Amino acid sequence: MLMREKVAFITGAAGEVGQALIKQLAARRKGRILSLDLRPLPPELDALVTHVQGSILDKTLLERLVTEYEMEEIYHLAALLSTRAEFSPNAAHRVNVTGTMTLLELAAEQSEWRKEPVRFMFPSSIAAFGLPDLRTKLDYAHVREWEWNTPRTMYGCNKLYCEMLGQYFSNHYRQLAAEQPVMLDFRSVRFPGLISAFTVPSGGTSDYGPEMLHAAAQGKPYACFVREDVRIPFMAMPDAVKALLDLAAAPRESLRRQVYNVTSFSLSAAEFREYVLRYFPEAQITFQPDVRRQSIVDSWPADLDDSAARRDWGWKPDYDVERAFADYLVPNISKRYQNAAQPA
Ligand code: AKB
Repeated sequence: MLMREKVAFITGAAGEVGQALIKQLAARRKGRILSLDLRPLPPELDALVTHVQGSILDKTLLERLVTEYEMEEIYHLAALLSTRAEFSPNAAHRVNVTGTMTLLELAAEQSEWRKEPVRFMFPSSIAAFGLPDLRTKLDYAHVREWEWNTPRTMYGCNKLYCEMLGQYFSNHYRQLAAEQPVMLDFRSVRFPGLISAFTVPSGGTSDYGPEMLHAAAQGKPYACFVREDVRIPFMAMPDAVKALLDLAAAPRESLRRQVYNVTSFSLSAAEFREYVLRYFPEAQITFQPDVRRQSIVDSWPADLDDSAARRDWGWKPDYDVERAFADYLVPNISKRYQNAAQPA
């Protein structure tokens, strides 16, 4: 019998989370990692995975991949982020919803075929929340998973709906069929704004944090597009990858939910600037709020309650704000731009 090779499959692999995940997953996993993205991977990651350049919307491509590979676990990271999605809601819906639905169907079919659930990891976001006004944002500082599920953005609506689709596919798929199929195992984390030392975000609305820092390290002035007082939660990229991998590794019986808040530290834009200035005292950071992007950030929670993740699968970030800046962000970002400035 023709056997297919077992793989972990990562979509959106060339994005910020994807690049960081590849390094960690390759260090842990013995078998092959298959990755997919519209873009090529940076050369240093190429050796760690089998990369396919293509779209998650290309069903023929996906069908071809399942003839060759048995996907044991899927990390479905491909998405258009919140700001970009507002400019092209239709494209966002196609990528964020139709793309996820296509992959969920593929995983459902594969679970039946294997007679074993495919683990489906889905990064969701603080954008799945939508607080109606600043007063409410102040009153509900630590938002729990089931509160304020009234997103204001296309991206937030897409994420919230896909969380529900994932739970449908893993609990109720084909519920009227005579025989219960083997269903996929859907797990999701709601991330705060993520900050990487190695990549710069694009198309998000929490991007002002990382943009401030990367601009300062390059000696470039930066005009922050939100007000000084606005507060949202953040997380350093290594913790985001750890959250995905730890949740993936948790015994299913210990999980009382399928979608978990995770967070690390919460900062106002002014406090973020203070941290940047501590390490880059020459940084020129001003505030020029963009009313429309500001109102998106105003609708996101100031902080998250991640006690369910802590209780069920031992979630605990490695990087609080001090350690994130001192040990991860500043040294790596400084090195990155120093190296870039060296003549070849
Ligand atoms: C965005 O700003 O769209 C993302 C997110 C908060 O999910 N970084």
